[in-house]
Amino acid sequence: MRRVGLVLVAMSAWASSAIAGTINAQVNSDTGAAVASAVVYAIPATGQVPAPSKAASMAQENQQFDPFVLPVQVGTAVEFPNRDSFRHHVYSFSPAKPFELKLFGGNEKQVVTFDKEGVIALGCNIHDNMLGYIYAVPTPYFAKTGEDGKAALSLPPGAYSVKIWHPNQKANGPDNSTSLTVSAEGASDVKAAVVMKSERKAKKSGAKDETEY
Ligand SMILES: [Cu+2]
Repeated sequence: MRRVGLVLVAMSAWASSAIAGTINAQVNSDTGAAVASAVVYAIPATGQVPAPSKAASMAQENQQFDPFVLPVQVGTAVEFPNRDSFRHHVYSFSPAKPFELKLFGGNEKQVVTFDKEGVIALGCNIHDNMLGYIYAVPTPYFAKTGEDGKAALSLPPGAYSVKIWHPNQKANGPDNSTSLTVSAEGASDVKAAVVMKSERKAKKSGAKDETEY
């Protein structure tokens, strides 16, 4: 009987790691330009997903959030390291996770767990120019587009609903969700045209003097 147990363990390890399908996504704007930093995520039709296991980090560096957009699976604990030598006061008023963190610099970090699906817009009370986004999705299968608008997801074969999100998309644009079946052979292609808001060009530059704060 011991031998049977061993075989079962080996088979389940094989099933979870060796068979993977691929989704190749291309995200453009409605005018045809490649869209960077769009989140492409695939929700299994079964609704069953493994618990979050990836580490995630939203740094403050050179008076900016890094990255600008951070996709995470719901339930992920995100580190907030301050890599600047001066302090930041990070906050969110977003319903998916309101919080504030006073970070005093020199790589001090704190951790926040994002336990609800949705958009979390980040700001800093000291530096008005700082803007970043965490997007919590109910799946571990997600990727972010590069400058070329491309993203690739590796995921188990099966039926999925694929969705796209970008912080500058128009709220009343198409939802761009696609249903597809991923197989172990060959990749599935997804193309989306996201209707974007006009770029925010009037970003304030420079910080308030810390002594004024
Ligand atoms: Cu700041």
